[in-house]
Amino acid sequence: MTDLLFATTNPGKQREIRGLLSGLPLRLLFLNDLPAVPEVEETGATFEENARLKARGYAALLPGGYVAAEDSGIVVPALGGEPGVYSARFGGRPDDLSRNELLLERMASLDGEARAAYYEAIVVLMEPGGAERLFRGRVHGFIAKVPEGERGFGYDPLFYHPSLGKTFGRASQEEKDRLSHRGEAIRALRSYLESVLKERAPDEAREENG
Ligand code: ITT
Repeated sequence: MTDLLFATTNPGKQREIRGLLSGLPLRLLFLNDLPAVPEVEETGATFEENARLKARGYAALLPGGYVAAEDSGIVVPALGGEPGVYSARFGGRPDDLSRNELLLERMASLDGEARAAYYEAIVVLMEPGGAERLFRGRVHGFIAKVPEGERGFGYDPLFYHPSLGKTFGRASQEEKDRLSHRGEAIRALRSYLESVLKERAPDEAREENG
C-alpha cells in the first residue's frame, strides 16, 4: 500500500485529518511516526507560502510516496488580518487558552460585524513524481464574546458559526468536519487522491500479476 505522510505535529489537525481520510487505500503517517526530523521554518507571509514550504521541506522524507502539509489559521479582518499566519504563536503566547484570552482582549471594544472572522486551510500535496497540488478551504463566522465549549482545539471555543448556532467548541466532530475549512480542503484532497489511485490501480495490478 502506498504511504501518505501528512507532515503535521498538531494533534487536533491529526485527529481531524485521520477521520476525513479514513478508508482511503493509503497508509497514513504523521511526522511523529518518523524518527526525529528537523522542523521546517514557517517564514512565509501567507498560508499558501507556508503550506508549500512545509510540503516541499518534508517531501524528501518519503521518496516514492505522497507527502502533504497544511497551513491554517484564523483571520479577523477588523484586526488587520491577525492572528492569520501567526495563529499558532499569536502574541508569543504558549497555549490555546492564553492565545484565546489575547484574542478576546484585542477584540474587547468590537461589536457586531466587526467580530467577523474566518478560518482558512491550505493543503499542499507533493506527488511521488514531484508534481505539486493545492487544495483550499474557508469557513466564515464570528468571534464570540466568551469561550463556549471544550470540543475541537485552538480557537474553536471562540469561533461562532451562525448557521450552526453555536461555536465549534460546542460542535460535534461531524458538524465541524461538514462546515470547516479543514473539512473542505481535505475532502478536495481526498477526491483527488481517489481519482489518481483509481488510475494507478489497474497498472499496479498488471505489474503484480507479472
Ligand atoms: P503544523 O505546522 O505541525 O501542522 P501548527 O499548529 O504549527 O502545526 P499551523 O502553523 O498551520 O500549524 O497553525 C495553525 C493554527 O491555527 C493552530 O495551531 C490553531 O491555533 C489555529 N487553527 C487552525 N485550524 C484550526 C481549527 O480547526 N480549530 C481551531 N484552531 C485552528
